[in-house]
Amino acid sequence: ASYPAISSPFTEERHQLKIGFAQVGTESGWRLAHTNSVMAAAKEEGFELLYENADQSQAKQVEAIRKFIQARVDIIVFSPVVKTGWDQVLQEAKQAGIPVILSDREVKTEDDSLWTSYIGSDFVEEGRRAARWLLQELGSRGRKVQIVELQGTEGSDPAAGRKQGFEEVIGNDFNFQLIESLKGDFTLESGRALMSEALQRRGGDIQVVYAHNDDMALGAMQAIERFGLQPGKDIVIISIDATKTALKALATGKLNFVVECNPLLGPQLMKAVKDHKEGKELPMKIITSEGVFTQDSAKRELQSREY
Ligand code: GYE
Repeated sequence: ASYPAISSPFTEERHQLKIGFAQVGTESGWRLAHTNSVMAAAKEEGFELLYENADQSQAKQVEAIRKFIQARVDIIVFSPVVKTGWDQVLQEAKQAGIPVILSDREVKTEDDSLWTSYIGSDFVEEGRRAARWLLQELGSRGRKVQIVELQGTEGSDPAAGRKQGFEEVIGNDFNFQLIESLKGDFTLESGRALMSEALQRRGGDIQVVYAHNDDMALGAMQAIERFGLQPGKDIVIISIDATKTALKALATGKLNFVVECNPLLGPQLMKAVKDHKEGKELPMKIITSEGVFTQDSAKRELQSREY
């Protein structure tokens, strides 16, 4: 039997905060951990969360934001797939009076008032950390070190920053040479395909792979094994993110160094949402503090790694 809905005089008053979450996609282990963290934190607060996955397409993400505007959400949490091209849709959100918080990737807009705050990492520093370790490990050998870089999604904030920081530091030592800088999309498949092509072209002439994220590093690892070489020994692999899968590969010696990028941004995001709703001023940037992992420290970290 079905009963007629009882309308309570209180339901209208207790307005539940509604968040629109415009996510990049499902390209990586990092991304899945990020989505889970945001969803769990919203649930914890009792907020309603509308989630849209853009499959790494800017057009889809613009559509998702328009959907949220139509649904009259209270706030939009936005992880932009690329940096530019958002002015129009963010203007629409502003006109509708809906604030936008950027999560994990920044945008470049003409007008900074189109978003309230950025919560995420310093990608340039991550790139520098990767390169500093390399210089320290292989710098004193006096031999040429030939590097293949596997870039993340073209035009995305992390790909640009990680490239910039890395190049800045290796530029200090002429023994280090970036022989190929290949355009991937943060997926394991792209890392594997690009690396196997690079191996066909260069053979044993590659000493180092610098991957902009774990998934591409794991793909490169597979390509190197298929080519009959040993990842982590014949070719040094450096990666960024530090997901559990990568830390395992690091602990077993198949990767050599991993720079951390923290995906567990949900709690900080929800705090920012609440602060903003209470009328508090949000800082323009909230930067996550992060570490780095070697083969030894990965073993210890693995015991407590959640994602
Ligand atoms: O490093 C990568 C993901 O935007 C920081 O996106 C994020 C990056 C992360 O696909 O794995």
